[in-house]
Amino acid sequence: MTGTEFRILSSEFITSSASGKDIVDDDMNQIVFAGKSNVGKSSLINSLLNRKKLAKTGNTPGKTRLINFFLINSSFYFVDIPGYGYAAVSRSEKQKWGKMIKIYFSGSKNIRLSITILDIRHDPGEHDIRLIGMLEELKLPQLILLNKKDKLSNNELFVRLSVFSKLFKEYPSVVDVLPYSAVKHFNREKVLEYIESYAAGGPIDNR
Ligand SMILES: Nc1nc2c(ncn2[C@@H]2O[C@H](COP(=O)(O)OP(=O)(O)OP(=O)(O)O)[C@@H](O)[C@H]2O)c(=O)[nH]1
Ligand SMILES: [Mg+2]
Repeated sequence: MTGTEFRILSSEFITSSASGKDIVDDDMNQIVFAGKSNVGKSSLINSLLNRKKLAKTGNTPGKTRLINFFLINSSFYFVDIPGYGYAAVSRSEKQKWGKMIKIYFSGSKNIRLSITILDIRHDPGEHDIRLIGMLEELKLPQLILLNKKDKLSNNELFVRLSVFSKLFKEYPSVVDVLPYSAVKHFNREKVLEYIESYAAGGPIDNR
């Protein structure tokens, strides 16, 4: 970290995309939030921004259905991706989401970091592994956050962290694996440090 502390000065909703095509036609860097439905992507965005309701959250999985772009400090975007693996949607809807996510990740030149979110209580599922593998193939740096840490006791946390630390050793794209709590804002400062450095970064040479 540099001497001056990184601060969120402003955050505003800009637009949504249903197709996955890059609809923000500018050169600003993007920090993406991706993960299974209900894992807490939108809650995490609100926690980092110190906003209660900017990104819509809820108990009903599938709350976020479009790719949402939020402009931060007038200089880079947070991108909230709809959650995959929501059981109650039809197969064709799931395929549509999968396609949208793939189009977005492979077509957007300004993504600097994916904040890939898992539930700390559960081992990654098939969809999680597929996402993490796709980011690895695209050589996009990813920070894995193990959300809902507040649901575990210290003993349980110790066990879960040792499980996760082994899981991602073979992925060079994984820059760190950290527990998080969107409710308690646990590790907020540390995640903001990563965001500061990646949001200021230049293009990734991966194509
Ligand atoms: N205890 C606890 N609950 C959380 C945490 N983060 C999110 N939640 C809860 O989990 C539920 C889902 O949160 P969302 O932020 O809407 O999840 P999402 O990943 O954006 O879900 P989709 O938009 O459906 O993909 C809500 O009821 C949140 O209050 C956390 O760190 N701890
Ligand atoms: Mg959401």
